[in-house]
Amino acid sequence: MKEYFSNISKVVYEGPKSTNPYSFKYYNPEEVVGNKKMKEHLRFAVSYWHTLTANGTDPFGVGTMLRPWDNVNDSMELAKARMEAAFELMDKLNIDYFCFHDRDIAPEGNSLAETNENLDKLVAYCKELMKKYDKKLLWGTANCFSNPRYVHGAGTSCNADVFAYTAAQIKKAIEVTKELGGENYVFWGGREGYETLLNTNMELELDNFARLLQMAVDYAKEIGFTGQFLIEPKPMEPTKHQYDFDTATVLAFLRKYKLDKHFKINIEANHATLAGHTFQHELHVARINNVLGSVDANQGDPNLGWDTDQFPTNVYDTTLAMYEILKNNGIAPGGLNFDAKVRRASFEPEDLFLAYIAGMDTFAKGLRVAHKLLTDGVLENNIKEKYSSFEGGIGKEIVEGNVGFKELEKYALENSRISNKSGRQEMLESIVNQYIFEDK
Ligand code: XUL
Ligand code: CO
Repeated sequence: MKEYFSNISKVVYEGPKSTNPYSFKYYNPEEVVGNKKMKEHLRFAVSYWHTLTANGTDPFGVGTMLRPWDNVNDSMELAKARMEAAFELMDKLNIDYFCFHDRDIAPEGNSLAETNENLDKLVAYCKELMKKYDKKLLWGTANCFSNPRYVHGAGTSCNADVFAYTAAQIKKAIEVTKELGGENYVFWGGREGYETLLNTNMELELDNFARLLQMAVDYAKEIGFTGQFLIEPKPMEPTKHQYDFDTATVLAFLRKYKLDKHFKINIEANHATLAGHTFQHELHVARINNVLGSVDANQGDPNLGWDTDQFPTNVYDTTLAMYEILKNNGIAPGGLNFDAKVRRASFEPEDLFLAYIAGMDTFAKGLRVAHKLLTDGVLENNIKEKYSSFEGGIGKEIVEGNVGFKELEKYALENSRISNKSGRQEMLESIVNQYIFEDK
């Protein structure tokens, strides 16, 4: 088999003092943090689309990426070459998992039947390579947004023929995910949203979307697919208003249609910030509702209003993200999928490695700091103290449901002096900084 990244050897941990850009400074896969190894905490995954198929096109120019497999012309041969490169990259980066859309790994044919045949051939090859390299599928998904047939959406299209095609495509994608032992299956509502209510029947679109998800649940049960179903919220882009706006919106939708016990949430950092939330906020909302399923680990740019899908390099954000994940007792069977792409000007093959190393080190550092913050109880103790009025006295009566308006009015009339305490935000921010700076 051809070697595609012949000038790069296996990336290993060399510690924070290393000046070798092709080494891990913080990610030490076998190192135990708390109750498990770093690699078990982090469960990193390669995103097939950004890493193997993206060519750097933007609205102002053509692709720039130099990829060692680009000289292959036949679309099936190209797909094979990409797949070989994918496994070489995972092997050299020591990443155990990958994620893909059906159309990332195999080209569309002239009919759905031909497309499915193409997919079957690449899935068979993928299975072989997974065995050879000992790699696993974190999640599969269907690309129901790129092809022009999805111009009005997929499960929310106004065209029933498109709805039927979507169902057929997702059916096949779930089968393929099962075939490859996928631990999860993701629904990201690519074009499930609207541009203007002047031409949109929102109620029917949402009812239909729920019908599609129910069909997926029923089919998974029928074929014995036991992976976790995940919904990935995003507030905008490509449509002006995406129906899966954020975790809270998705939860309300799932509960309305009685689908909530079948789905968890795949939180993407850059989608959280587009929704006006922090990454931590979305993880936290999912966690306290027991639906934190998996993470698309990337970051946006605070100065840009779109989904820039950058590799995560902000330690503050990864610390607080890992804090939520640790409080969730881990993320498995989900993981941290780098839904991230190198910048258009980072067009050399080596940049892929440098970008993954940056992301993995940033999360590894975040994990260590978060673990320390939690074991020392600094934030937890402060929060406990802040809400201590609910542990005794009238607070306890409120929490236990023993009092109503009348009892509380009587209490308030008799208790004329209320004294509050400082929230100490700046002190806590300073402590988090101290933990980040001190951790070696
Ligand atoms: C798009 C996005 C997708 C999903 C999978 O913003 O995040 O790549 O993760 O369809
Ligand atoms: Co994503």
